[in-house]
Parts: sequence; structure tokens; C-alpha cells
Amino acid sequence: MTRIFSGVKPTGHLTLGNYLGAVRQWVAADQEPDEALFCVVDLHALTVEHEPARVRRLSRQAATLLLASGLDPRRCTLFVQSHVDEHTRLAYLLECTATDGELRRMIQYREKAARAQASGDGVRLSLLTYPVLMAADILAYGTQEVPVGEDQRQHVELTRDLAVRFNQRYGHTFTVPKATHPAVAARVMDLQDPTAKMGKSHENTAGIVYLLDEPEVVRRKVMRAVTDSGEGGVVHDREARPGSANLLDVLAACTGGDPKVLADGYQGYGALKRDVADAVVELLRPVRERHAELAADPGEVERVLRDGAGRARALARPVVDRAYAAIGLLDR
Ligand code: AQP
Repeated sequence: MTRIFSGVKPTGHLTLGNYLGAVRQWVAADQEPDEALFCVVDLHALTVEHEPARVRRLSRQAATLLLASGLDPRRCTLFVQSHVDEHTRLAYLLECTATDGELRRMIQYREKAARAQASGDGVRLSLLTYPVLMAADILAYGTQEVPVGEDQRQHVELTRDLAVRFNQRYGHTFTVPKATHPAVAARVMDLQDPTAKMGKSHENTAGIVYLLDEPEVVRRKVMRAVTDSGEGGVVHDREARPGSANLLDVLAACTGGDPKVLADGYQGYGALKRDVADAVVELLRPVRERHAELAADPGEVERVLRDGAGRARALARPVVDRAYAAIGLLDR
């Protein structure tokens, strides 16, 4: 059995990008609880300006949505990052392994630091070190595979580099994980700006489909999606026609088809958008319905998270203790 770990940040409402790029893969992984770990990575939400009450609300909502999407607490461990201290304990050792230069090269750091600077906020130190905490999240569990969207590829590469470096310096301690991505829709693009990722913390929400959007809102957003002008009808070309390629990718991910083959079936964008809207509405319908049921019973979600944290702690502690011993710290 393969041990997998992945997480979602409570920085906004979960999007179609989160679902197709990551969450759907988590649900598909038929697992034992100790082999599949999924986490609401709340500490990562503190790396940019945030409102405490909102982070708390979004953390609870993210956990509820993950259950509504089909994660089964009998087959996986679902927990909140800040409930398991081993993540931050290990992060410090990995900060002693990473270099300033390699963290400054991270694309997400550059983009988010530029955004923070432009809005007049200082760049938090934790924004720079966030990939190290993410590496700790992953390495603490002896993770083999990390199912994530394409945008996390560079961070998982860094995690691999840190694991290899630590093992070479201090003796074999960590399993070296690899990222896995879905075959289509590994990077769902914003419907209003198809050259940018659909991101849950972006300000212009017109191009973002949220998992809890009502069907008519989903339809409106899809029907108003920016498409591309050009000869030759609907084609799948991510470079030259990012808008239509994105819609075809979403349709393919929802219906199980091949985006290039699907393109041949359309003469114009109107019909394509209508089919995409229908497919997304149907995909999200059960998630919304189940979310409403679960949200009515917050005690159940809290129980799942408490149990999950207990299980996660028991798995992470021996790995982190081994790392503390390997790096030269005295036993407690
Ligand atoms: N657009 C996307 N397409 C495919 N996969 C995506 N993921 C995120 N966006 C897309 C994947 O979802 C998982 C959880 O993402 P996250 O919570 O770590 O980050 P985020 O949703 O991108 O939110 P942020 O960091 O706050 O970003 P912005 O500022 O862009 O909104 C991950 O596996 C991710 O790959």
C-alpha cells in the first residue's frame, strides 16, 4: 500500500480547481486510515494577511467540504495541521537544512510577496519559509505520494531535495516522496483570465467556481467565461487558445473524455459553455447536498478532526523523534 498525504489551505472557499486538481484524487484513493492522510493546513493560511475568525470558519468549512466530497474517515485520516505539533517541530529541523536562496526561488513566494508588497503589507517571514513547513507536513508521515495540482510541483520538488539532503547528512531518516497530478485539469485556469490559475484567494470572483456556488451562479460564471477569437472553431491549444482549452479540460475532467477529441464535437463556444456548465453543476450537486447535511451537525466534523489528529500524531511522532536524534539533539 502507498502512503499518501496532501492538504488544503483555508485561505478562501474551495474551488473547482481544488476539487479537480486535488480533492478528487484523494477521494479516489481507496485506502486504510493510516495510509491516506489529508489535512486542513491552517498554519499556511497565516502567511498572508488574514482575519482570525475567517480562518477558523474556513478551516471548519474546508474539513466539512472534504467529507462532503467523499473522504471517508474510516478509510483515511482527516485532521487540522495546527492540532499536530510534530509539523512545526520538524519544520525547524528542515529550516536548518534548506537555504535562503532555494526558498527565494519559489514561484509562489515571488508572486505572493509581490502581491503583499503592492498592497502595502510587509512580506511575512513565514511566506518565505512556508514551503519548508509544507515539506515537514509531508515528511513527518513517511509519505510516498503527494496528490496535488500542477502549481504545487515546485514545492514537492523542494521537499524531495530536503529529504535527500537530510538523509545524506544525518543518515537515512525520511522517505523521499513524489508528486502525482491528475491526467487532465491539473491546473484549472480562471474563467475570466485563462492565463492565471483559478485561485481561491483571488479578488475577482467572477472567474472562480466555488464548490458551494448555487447552480445558477455556476452557469452564469461559465457562460461568461472568456474565450478566444481565432479561425478554426473550437480547438484544444493551451498556448494559443487558453480560454477554450480550459473549458475543454474542465469538461473532460467532469465527463471522463479526452479534451482534444471533445473539441471536434463543437462548432462554437455557446454549446461548449452550456455543456461545461451542465457538467460542473452535476459534478458539484452531491457535494453541495452532502455539505448541507454535514454543516447541520458540526459536532460530527469536530469528532472526525479530533480522532484524525490523534491518529496523525501517533504516526508522526516516531518519525520526528528519529529526525531529532539523527541531527544531534539529546533524547528528552
Ligand atoms: N486551479 C487549480 N487547478 C488545479 N489544482 C489546484 N489546486 C489549487 N488550485 C488549483 C490544488 O488544490 C490543492 C489545495 O490548494 P491550496 O489550498 O494549497 O492552494 P490554493 O487553492 O491555490 O490557494 P492559495 O494558495 O491561497 O492560492 P491562491 O492565492 O492562488 O488563491 C493543491 O493540491 C493545489 O495544487
